[in-house]
Parts: sequence; structure tokens; C-alpha cells
Amino acid sequence: MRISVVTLFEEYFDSPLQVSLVGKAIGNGQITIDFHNPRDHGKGVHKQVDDAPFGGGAGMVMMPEPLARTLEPLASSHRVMFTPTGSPLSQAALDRFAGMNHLTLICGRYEGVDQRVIDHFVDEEISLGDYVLLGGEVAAAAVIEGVARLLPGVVGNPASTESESFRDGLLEEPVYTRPSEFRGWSVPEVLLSGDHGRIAAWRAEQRRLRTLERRPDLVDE
Ligand code: JCQ
Repeated sequence: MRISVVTLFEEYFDSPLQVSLVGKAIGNGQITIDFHNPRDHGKGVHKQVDDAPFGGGAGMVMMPEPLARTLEPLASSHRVMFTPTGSPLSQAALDRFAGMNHLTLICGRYEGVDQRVIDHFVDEEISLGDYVLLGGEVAAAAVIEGVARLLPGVVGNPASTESESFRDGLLEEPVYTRPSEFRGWSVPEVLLSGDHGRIAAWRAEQRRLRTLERRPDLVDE
């Protein structure tokens, strides 16, 4: 799979792409990543990429020409831009992205991006959540990691089954490992019982309770 990243700050991705399974997937050639910097198409001696908003107001807007020039050669890919006004990122979106040959991740900066570029050079807008960051780089790194673990062979691949379990719409149950007593705190007895029926029932109940308490929005009704 090829992932193109459009960013003013390629160096932001240095460690996320080296570390762990993502680093391995890139090392194996399962993922190839290339970077494209709108600054290379910036205007004038200062390579300007942002300008004041029409109509006034605070902050700067990314200019259309440098971004359009950056995106033109990537037109045959699926182009995703990260903005706080996009559709929320989900496991379903990651599953969809993981099936693509060539994905382009566009990191906005400043207060926004000229809408004409979004209208004509972007396929979808995605948000990492209801908060504002300085740029889309964190969201792009999240998508790279979320997609990498779905690619065949990257996680030795229980990943696809794991995302299945998220798809059933409940949070995961709590998990424990040795020792069975840690600083006086015991592991729930049922998990040591060897009774697989009881364990499965306990896990299902924990998932239900946890979801009701923390994410009532995920429970149907
Ligand atoms: C992404 N949740 C928050 C900030 C404007 C392209 O326009 C903008 C992009 C950003 C950076 O992304 C985020 C974000 N998901 O802040 C402002």
C-alpha cells in the first residue's frame, strides 16, 4: 500500500514511522510512504503558503495554489484531509482506507484551508475528534497506525478479527495478567476458575456495563 502525506512538517513523522509495527511494515515494503510539501510550491521568495481570510477575522488560511499544485499529481489516489469539521474517524473508515492501493493524507494548518481546494482536490474530510489541534499531522499519524495494523501480516494478523470485535459496538472488557495478586489487589476470581462458560459470560457482562457507563452513545435504544 502506498500512503502519500501532504504536510508542511515532514519531520513530525520521523519517530512514528520508525517505531514499532509501523516501522516494520515500512521496512518490509508492505507500506511505502512519500511526503509532499506545499512549501515547495509556495509563493515568492518567502515561499508563502498562507494568507489572511477574505471577510476579515483572526488567523491565516492556507492558500489554494500551493496546495492545488501539491495535490494535482495525487489525483488518482483517495485524498483525505484532516480538519475539525470532518466526519469522525472510525474503525469503519480505517477498514475502508486499508483496502486502498494509494491513500493521500492531507494535513491542514493555520485556521483553515481555502474551500475551493477542499471542493476540487479532496475526496473526504475526517476529524480526529471534537477539539482543535495546530495541524492535521497527529490525525495523519493515527490513520497510518490504524491502517498499518490491518494490513495482512503486519500484526501477525489477529488485527482483522480484533476490529471485528470493535464493530459489534461494545468496548472491550478489562484484562489481567500475572501475578494473580498484586500489592494486595486480586484478579477477579472467575478468570482463574478455568470455567470457560462463566469467563465468557463475565466478559460479555463487563463489556456491557463498561459501555453503558462510559459510552452510552454506543448502546442502541
Ligand atoms: C483534526 N480533529 C481536529 C486545524 C484547520 C484544514 O483545516 C484545519 C485543520 C486543522 C488541524 O486538524 C485538527 C483536527 N481532527 O485540528 C484547523
